[in-house]
Amino acid sequence: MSSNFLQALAGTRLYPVTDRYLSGLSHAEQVTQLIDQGVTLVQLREKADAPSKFYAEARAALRVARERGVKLIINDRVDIALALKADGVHLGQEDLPAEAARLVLGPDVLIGFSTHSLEQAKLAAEMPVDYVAIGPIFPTATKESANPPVGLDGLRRLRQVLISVSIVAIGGITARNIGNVLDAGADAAAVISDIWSTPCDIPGKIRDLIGASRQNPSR
Ligand code: TZP
Ligand code: MG
Repeated sequence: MSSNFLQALAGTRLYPVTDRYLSGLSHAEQVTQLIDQGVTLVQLREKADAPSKFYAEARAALRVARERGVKLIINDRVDIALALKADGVHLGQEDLPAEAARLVLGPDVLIGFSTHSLEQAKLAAEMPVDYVAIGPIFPTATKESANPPVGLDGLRRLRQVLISVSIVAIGGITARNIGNVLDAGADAAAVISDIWSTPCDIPGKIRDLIGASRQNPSR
């Protein structure tokens, strides 16, 4: 079941994802800002840097997270997650299959899997994963994608089918709509641009998202 993931969230429902380009900050600096506001689980996402640079940045971020009891998930790179003994890996449709990542990383490491439709999400629920991510829920400029938004109705329908699987919603989520996303059945909301695209008020943005998510206690 999905309890490892829910434990990592520790009652919070915001699952922030780093973005060096939008924030202008290193991954470690972003993790520090997030932890300062009470986040318990962070995904490090790096689409531009070479693996050697991402490895070094992730190592520094993991040092910060470990000191403060927070868990880190590495986007895409099973090798980096393994080398750093990170808490988990987040895989996309074209990354290493979840079965292979599970073989490499073992039973205790969190594995999340990105999906973009109800059909993909139902397939993912049969894989050895700790959570199924679905998105975009709303239109977003962060990820170039041909996939149409799933919408709140799509999320609700998915929740009805995946009763005991952790669902992470992603794409276009802000402090204004996170309550609706959690109401629709997501266990957590993954957020990028609403946190990082206003570099002068990152702490305020994180606080707003956490505040809005607290209106919806976890299942
Ligand atoms: N996968 C589906 S939408 C998306 C990803 C990585 C981007 C989400 O970013 P934002 O800025 O929170 O909409
Ligand atoms: Mg990926």
